[in-house]
Order: sequence, then C-alpha cells, then structure tokens
Amino acid sequence: MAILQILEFPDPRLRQIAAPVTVFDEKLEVLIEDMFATMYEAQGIGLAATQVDVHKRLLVIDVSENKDSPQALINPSFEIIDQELVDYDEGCLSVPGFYEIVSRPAEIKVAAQDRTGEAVEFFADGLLSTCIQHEIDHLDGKLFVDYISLLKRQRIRHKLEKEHKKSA
Ligand code: QAP
Ligand code: CO
Repeated sequence: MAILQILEFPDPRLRQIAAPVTVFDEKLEVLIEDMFATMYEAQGIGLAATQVDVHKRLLVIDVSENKDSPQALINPSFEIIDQELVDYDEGCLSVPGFYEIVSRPAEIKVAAQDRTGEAVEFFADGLLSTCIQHEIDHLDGKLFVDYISLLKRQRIRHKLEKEHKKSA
C-alpha cells in the first residue's frame, strides 16, 4: 500500500473533469487500496481520485466513528430526494486547515458501481449525503470553497499559496 500525494487548492489539476472508469482490474484495486490508506492516514472521511491526480470517476469514503466502514464508489451519481438544504461545516484534504459552512440537499439516492463493476444503489442522508456530494463535486473539478464568498476563497488561496512557498 502506498500513501499518495494529495493536491492542494489552488492547484489547477483539481479543476480537471474526471473520465468514467471502464476497466475493473487489479490496477483499479490497487488504486482503491492506496486511496483508502491515504485517506485514513490524513484522517479524512472522503477522498476523490482527482485529489491524488488520477482523473477517473471514483471516490472512497468512511464516515463511521470507528473508521470501519470503507466504501469505494465507482462512476457515482446522485438524484436529489429531499430538496431541503442542510448546513455542514465542511473541510477538505485539498484545503487543509480551513472549514466553512456549505448547504446541500439533505437526502440523495446514489447510483454507482462497486470495485467489481456491480451496480449499487442506496439512499443517503446526514453526513454521508453531504460527503458523497462533496466528493462527486471533486470529480467535476469543483471544490467546497466554490460555494463560499470570493473574499473568503481568496483569503484561503493566499494563505495556502504562502504555505506552499514555504515548503517548496
Ligand atoms: C469532505 O473532507 C467533507 O482541513 C471530506 O487539516 C468534510 O475528509 C464532507 C481534513 C466535512 C463533509 C464534511 C481536513 C483533515 C479532512 C483538514 C475531509 C485537515 C485534516 C477533510
Ligand atoms: Co474534498
């Protein structure tokens, strides 16, 4: 298992649109395992392939308390079930150290494939719903900071750019 490097805002590679996964092979299995290892090591609850510079439509999540419910979603999409918006204080492994309130639809129905290519469907609400919507956004080149004010986004960008210069 390998720990992958996580791209950080405002890296332009986070803006790429990911392409569907068409091959379900050993290479995909390895990528999924590396993404879980990377997410757990960084103490995250979700990670999209885009964040590790792989522009394919897959994500891993584990919103459980005990970190014992890994879920890999391949080619995920969702339908809004409950339009009511819920607020979460969102963070992102690609925007380390920053959290902002984002409103998203409360309940969704998720359609995806598992790691074998088998179709899966389920309803999600609460943190799971928010997290899946946040991660699918990554596959479309979107970040949670796109939902906040330009002023706040620019402040975050400048602070992270300063950090990146220090460690470069
Ligand atoms: C997306 O984000 C999410 O800044 C997943 O220093 C987060 O796992 C959806 C993290 C919250 C809904 C609510 C962030 C870890 C992890 C940081 C994450 C940090 C260390 C973020
Ligand atoms: Co994120």
